[in-house]
Amino acid sequence: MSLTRTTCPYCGVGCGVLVDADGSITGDPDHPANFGRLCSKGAALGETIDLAGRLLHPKINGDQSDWDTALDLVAQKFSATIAEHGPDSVAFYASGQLLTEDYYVANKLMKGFIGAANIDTNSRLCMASSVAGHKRAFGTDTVPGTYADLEEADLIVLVGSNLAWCHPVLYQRIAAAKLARPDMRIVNIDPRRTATTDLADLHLQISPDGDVALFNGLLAHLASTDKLDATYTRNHVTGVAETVSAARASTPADSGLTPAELATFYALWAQTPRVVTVYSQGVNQSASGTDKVNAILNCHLATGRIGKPGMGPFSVTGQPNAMGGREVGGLANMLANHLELGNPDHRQAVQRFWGSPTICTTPGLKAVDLFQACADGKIKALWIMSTNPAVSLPDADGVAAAIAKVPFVVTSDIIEKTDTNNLADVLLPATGWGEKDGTVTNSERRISRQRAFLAAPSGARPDWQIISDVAARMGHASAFAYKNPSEIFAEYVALDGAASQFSRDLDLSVFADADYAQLIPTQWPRNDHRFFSDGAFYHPDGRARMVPVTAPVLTKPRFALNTGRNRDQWHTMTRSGKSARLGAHLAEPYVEIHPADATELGVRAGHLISVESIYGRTILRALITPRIAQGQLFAPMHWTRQRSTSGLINRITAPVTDPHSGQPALKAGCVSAKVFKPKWYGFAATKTEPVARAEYAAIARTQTGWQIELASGKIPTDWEATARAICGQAQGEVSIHTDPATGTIRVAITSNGEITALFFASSDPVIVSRSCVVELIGTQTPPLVALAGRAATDQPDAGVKICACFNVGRNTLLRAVTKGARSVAALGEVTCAGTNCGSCKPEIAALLAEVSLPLAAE
Ligand SMILES: Nc1nc2c(c(=O)[nH]1)N[C@H]1C(S)=C(S)[C@@H](COP(=O)(O)OP(=O)(O)OC[C@H]3O[C@@H](n4cnc5c(=O)[nH]c(N)nc54)[C@H](O)[C@@H]3O)O[C@H]1N2
Ligand SMILES: Nc1nc2c(c(=O)[nH]1)N[C@H]1C(S)=C(S)[C@@H](COP(=O)(O)OP(=O)(O)OC[C@H]3O[C@@H](n4cnc5c(=O)[nH]c(N)nc54)[C@H](O)[C@@H]3O)O[C@H]1N2
Ligand code: SF4
Ligand SMILES: [Mo]
Repeated sequence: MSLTRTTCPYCGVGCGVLVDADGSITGDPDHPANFGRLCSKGAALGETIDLAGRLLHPKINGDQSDWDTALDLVAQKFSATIAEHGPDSVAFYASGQLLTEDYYVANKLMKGFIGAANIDTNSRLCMASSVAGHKRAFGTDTVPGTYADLEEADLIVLVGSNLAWCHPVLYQRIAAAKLARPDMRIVNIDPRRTATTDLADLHLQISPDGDVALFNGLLAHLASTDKLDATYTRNHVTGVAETVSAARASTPADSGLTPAELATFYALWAQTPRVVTVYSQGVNQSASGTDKVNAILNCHLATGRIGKPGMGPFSVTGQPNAMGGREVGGLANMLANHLELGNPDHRQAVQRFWGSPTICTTPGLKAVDLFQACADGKIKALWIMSTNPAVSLPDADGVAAAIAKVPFVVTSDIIEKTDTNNLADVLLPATGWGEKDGTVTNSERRISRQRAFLAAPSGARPDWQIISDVAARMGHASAFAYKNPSEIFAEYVALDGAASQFSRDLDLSVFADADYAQLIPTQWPRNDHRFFSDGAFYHPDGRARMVPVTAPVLTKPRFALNTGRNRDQWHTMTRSGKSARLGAHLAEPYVEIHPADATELGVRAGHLISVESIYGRTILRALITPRIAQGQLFAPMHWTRQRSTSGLINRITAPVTDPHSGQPALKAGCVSAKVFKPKWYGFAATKTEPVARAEYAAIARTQTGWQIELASGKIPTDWEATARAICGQAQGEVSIHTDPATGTIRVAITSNGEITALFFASSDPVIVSRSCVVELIGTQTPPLVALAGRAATDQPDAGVKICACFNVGRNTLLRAVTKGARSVAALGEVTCAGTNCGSCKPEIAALLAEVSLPLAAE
C-alpha cells in the first residue's frame, strides 16, 4: 500500500490525514485545514479501525442473512408500505457522518422517487438553528467564514463553543495566532469554564440561554454609541430600525452578567472592527437557538463586519460532513443543492434533472417530530443510516420505544451492537472510514476526498451502494445505476449546473471538470472566495435582513442541566470507545456540580448523584468543581446503554425544540438531583469484556482489557459469584480478601498464575489507583500483592491520564512540576505530554494553574 491522502472522519474541522504504507496515521502537511496537525482523536484513528465489534453480515431479526435476501426484503417492505399507506408513511433518518455521495443518493430516493420529504438527519440536533438563522438573514444557508479569518481577527468571540475539545485543531490554530500576535483578544461566552476558557482574555459566564439578551444589548450599545455602519446598512441591509428597537427592549442584565462585564465586552466589540464571532451548540441547541443566531448576525450586519478579511459570524460545524449534508438537501425542509422545496420552479428543475416520477411538495418531519410520528404509529417503515438516535435524541427511552413501535426498521451501521441496532428488524453492514471513498465538506466550505486505504471487509458495502441497490429493487434501477461514488459526485455537480439559472450561493462549477481521483481540497465556490464582500445577499431584494428578536423569559429550575462533549470521545463511542488511550481520559459518566451545591446535597468526592427529570433518571459520578456555576449541572452525552447502566444522559433531556429550526434544546434541561447512596461501590479491571450488572455500572477499554465502575443498593450474598459474573470469568482461581473493619472485599482471579481480573468492593467509594490495577492485569503478580491495588515502589502511580498520545498521567505531571517544570513547554520536555497532538495542553495549563498557589507558598 502506498501513501493515501484522506480526511479525518470526526469533526467538522476536516483535517487532512496521511496514511503511510505501514498504516501509520499522521496529519497532512499540505491540507489547508490542519497543515499537518491532528488532535488526540485523529491521532488515535489507527486504534479504531480493527474489525472487533463490526457488523459484517446483513441480519434479519437477529439472524445472519445474505445481501440479496436483505435488500429484497427492505425494498419489498418499503414499496408495500408506500402502496398501502402512501409515501408519507415511510422515513429515512440520516447523518452528517455520511459522505456527500451517500447523502445525495438517500435524498434523491426519498424526495424524487418515493416522493415524500421524510428524510431528516442528526444535523437537526446540530446545525438546524444556524441554517434557519442564515436563511432568515442572508436568504440562503451560507457559512461565510474561513479558518484564515480566525487567524486574521483582532477579536474572536467564542459563543457556546468548547473549541479546545471539539474543534481542537482550529483551537490550536487560534492559539498559535495569539502567540504570534499577543494583542489578539479572545472572549469566551459559556455558562461554565471549559478547557477553551483558558485561552480567553475574558470569560463571560452567561446564564443558560442568556445569549439573546447579551447580543441584543450589544446591538443597542452599538446603536447608542454611533457605531453602526449607516452607509453599509443603507445599501445592503433591511430591518435595521425595527431590529434596533427590539434590541433596546431587551434587558442585558438578563444575560446574568454584571454591568462591568457587559461594559467591558461591549466596548471591546465596539472598538474592534476585525471581529469573528464563532458559535456552536451553546447557541444552536436551544429553544431560542435561531434567535440567538440572528442576534449575533444582527450585530455583524449592523456594523458591516461581514464579507471582509478577519471579520464575520462563523458557525463551526460539528460533524465531518454536516455541510455536505446541507448542500445536498439532507434536511426535511430543503430540496437538493440549496434549492427550495417550496419553490415550484426549483422542484420542477430538480424533477426534470432526475427524470423522476414524482417530487415532494411539502416539507417532511423534523427529527423530534419524526420520532413522535413513529410513536404515534404514523411511520410504518423507517431506515436509520449512520446515526444512533436511541442515544442521541432527547427523551432517549421514549425514542427507543417509538422505534420499537415502527413495524419495519432498517439500520445501516458499521458496528453490530448499538442501542439503535438492538431495535431494528434488518441490519445492513456499511463500510467504514478507511474502506470507503467519497467527499466531505468542512466548516469552511472546503470539499475534500475521503479515500480508502483498506480493503472493504467481505460482507460490508458502501452506503451509496446499499441505498442504490434498494432503489433499484423498488423499480428505479436506471436512476440509481451508479458504479462508483465518482459518478454520483459528477451528477451532483451537474445538477448544480442545471440549476444555475436560479440565484443561489451554492456554485460547484469549479468541480465541473475535476479529476475525482486526484481531487485536492477545494472550497466552493472557489478557493479564497469571500462571500458577501460585494454586499450582495440572496433575498429577492439582494439585501440582508436584520431580524428583530426578543430575549426569552428564563425560568430558574433548581438545576439547569447542560450537556456536551469530552475531549477524547466521539458521540456514542462506537468508534472512539475502542481506543484504550482515548478511554483513559474520562472513563465514566460524570456530572459537574458546584462545591456549594454538592455540600447542600451531601455529596462528596467519589459519590454518585442521581439526576432526574420527568423523563427518567441517570446516575452519574460527582465531579465537584467551581468550573460550573451554582444551580447548574453539566454531563457528557457519550454514555450509552452498551457502556453503562445508568449514564445515558438523554434519558432525562426533554424533546423541547426551537420553533423555527426544530432543533432540540439539549443544553438547558430542568432536573432535580440528589445523592445516590448505594450499599456498596465497586471497581474491577478485567482481561475480557465485563458484564454491566449493577444499578450503576460503566465500562471502558483499557490497555490491558477492560475496566468497570460499579455501585449497587443490594449487597450480594456471594461475592465470589458476583465478581466472577461481572468480570465474565467463570473459570480461574479466586483469592478473596475481606476486611470487616473497613467493609472492603477484594477478589483476584488468576489463570495459570496470570491475573485475569481484580475486583474491589467497599461501602465507601473504592480508592484504589485505577491505573495501577489496570496495569496488573495480564501480569504474574501474586494475587495478594495485586490486591493491595497500589503500584510497586519502583513504579509510581501515573494517575488519571491527561496526555492520550504519550499516556502521561496527572501524577507524573505533578511530580515533574515539583521537580521544577513550571510551564506547559517545560512539562512537555520532561514528560512528552502535549508534544504530539497538543489536545491536552489546555488541561496541562489548568493543572499548572491549580498547583500554582501551594507552589508559590513553598
Ligand atoms: N471531542 C469531540 N469533539 C467533537 C464531537 C465529539 O463528540 N467529541 N462532536 C462534534 C459535533 S457533531 C459537534 S456538533 C461539535 C460541538 O461542539 P461544541 O458546541 O463546542 O460542544 P458542546 O460541548 O456540545 O457545547 C459547547 C458549549 O456550549 C456551552 N453552553 C451551554 N449552554 C449555553 C448557553 O446557553 N449559552 C452559551 N453561550 N453557551 C452554552 C456548554 O457549556 C459547552 O461548553 O463538536 C464536534 N467535535
Ligand atoms: N444531550 C445531548 N445530546 C446530543 C448532543 C448534545 O450536545 N447533548 N449533541 C447532538 C449532536 S450535535 C449530534 S451531531 C448527535 C450525534 O449523535 P449520533 O449521530 O447518534 O452519534 P454517533 O455516535 O456519531 O452515531 C454514528 C453512528 O454511525 C455509525 N457509523 C460510523 N461510520 C459509519 C459509516 O460509514 N456508515 C454507516 N452506515 N454508519 C457508520 C457509528 O457506528 C454510529 O453508530 O448527538 C446529538 N445529541
Ligand atoms: S480536529 Fe481532530 S477530530 Fe477534528 S478533524 Fe482534525 S483531527 Fe479530526
Ligand atoms: Mo453535532
